[in-house]
Amino acid sequence: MNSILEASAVDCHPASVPDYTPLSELRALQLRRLQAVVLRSWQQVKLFRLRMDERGLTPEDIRSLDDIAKLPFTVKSDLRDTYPFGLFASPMKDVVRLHASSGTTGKPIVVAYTQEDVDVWTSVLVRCLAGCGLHRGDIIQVAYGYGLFTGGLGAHYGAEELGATVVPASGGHADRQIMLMRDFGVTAMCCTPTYFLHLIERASELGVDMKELPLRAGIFGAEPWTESMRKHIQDSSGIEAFDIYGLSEIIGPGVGCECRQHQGLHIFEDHFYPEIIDPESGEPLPDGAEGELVLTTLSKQAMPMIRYRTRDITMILPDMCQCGRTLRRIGRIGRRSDDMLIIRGVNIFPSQVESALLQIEGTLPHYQILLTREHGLDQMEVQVEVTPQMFNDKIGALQELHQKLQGALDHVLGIRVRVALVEAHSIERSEGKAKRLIDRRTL
Ligand code: DLL
Repeated sequence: MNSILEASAVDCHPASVPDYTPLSELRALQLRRLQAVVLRSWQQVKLFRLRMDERGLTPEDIRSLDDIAKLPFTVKSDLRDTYPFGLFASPMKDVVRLHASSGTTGKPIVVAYTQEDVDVWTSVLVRCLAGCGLHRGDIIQVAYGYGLFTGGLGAHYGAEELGATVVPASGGHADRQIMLMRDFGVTAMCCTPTYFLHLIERASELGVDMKELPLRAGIFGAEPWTESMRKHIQDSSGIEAFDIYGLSEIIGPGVGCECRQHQGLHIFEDHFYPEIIDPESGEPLPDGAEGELVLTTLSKQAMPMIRYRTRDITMILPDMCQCGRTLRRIGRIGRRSDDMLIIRGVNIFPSQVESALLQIEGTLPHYQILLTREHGLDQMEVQVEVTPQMFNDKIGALQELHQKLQGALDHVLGIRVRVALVEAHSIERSEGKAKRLIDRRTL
């Protein structure tokens, strides 16, 4: 176990970042850490021990990095099934932070950090921001949500450790965000790309020209976005837009980030080991092949994740980046292999919508989710068929039903969505799988 402690004590100050470690050293470090994290999980996490036993494996079976393919996967439902603390590998007294993210049911999934984990998280964020060309003297506005979501606090700690000035604006309140950007001379913005699109639109309505502001970089993530969105953002605001990736289960933001080459996202491989698998068969795929990203945390103490199936579809880029970092890169993540949607940075599963609707009497099990993008912001409308009696009833009953549905959806999803009550049979029926989702978001 000492080797984990030793290894994660790497100095992550921007001047001596381990991003350029020679490959042979990096692979040796990864193997040492992999062996340590497997041992730790085997000793501390019942579910992992059980799965290793089922396969007749012990930590000694991990002799090379390729042996990782022998290990069992971890999936999102494992976190749900062991809710809240079942996968922790540290005693609660060593856990200094909890975060949570939405799961497929009403309950969130919970993730934990020791002080060392927070320090590693901070260090990878420092490396992200430094890689985007930011440094002491920059004024960084963090408009990811602060709270159980990992975005706000994750970016905050990194920006502060970098030596920048942090403006912890959190999400929402576009007019205030724009005022802060202008009045404080903000030079970099951390938020979801669609929120930044919204800020661009709002700024122009307020007569603020983003190109006149000192703002020069945006670190955007938490949801898929495209090259055309990057171009639009860069052209209309004059900033350089970077893609940052992460997920709560692994650490939060900072699993990977673009450098100034903008040719894929470097994974901080000294802490997170990436693999690509065929999502159907689970078999490992070679670099350059598209598949599902699987991540193993190499230094996490409180909640190590072994071969976590992210459901994010990407590839490991086969060649080295021009920037000289030895860290491998993944391609932009454009889609997932499950049905999770990300609306204004919040993860949503259609099954959550369904379970909220089913609790309420007077609706039929026919519904549809319509996604649009208005003024740069994602909007979600849930169209629900109501029973014919309801439509014949007085208007008051419909209003009451509308309110109930709105309340149930707000509660389950954690974001405001529109509810539209529609007549029975007005939603198109499909021959095969019900088409629950209509995505009209463009750009
Ligand atoms: O979204 C952590 C984060 C915060 C990342 C701020 C970047 C910036 P979760 O809420 O657990 O964590 O959602 C994780 O979001 O599995 C992807 O499907 C998606 N995602 C995150 N970053 C990107 C990105 C945070 N750059 C899930 N591109 C992940 C595409 C992304 N999808």
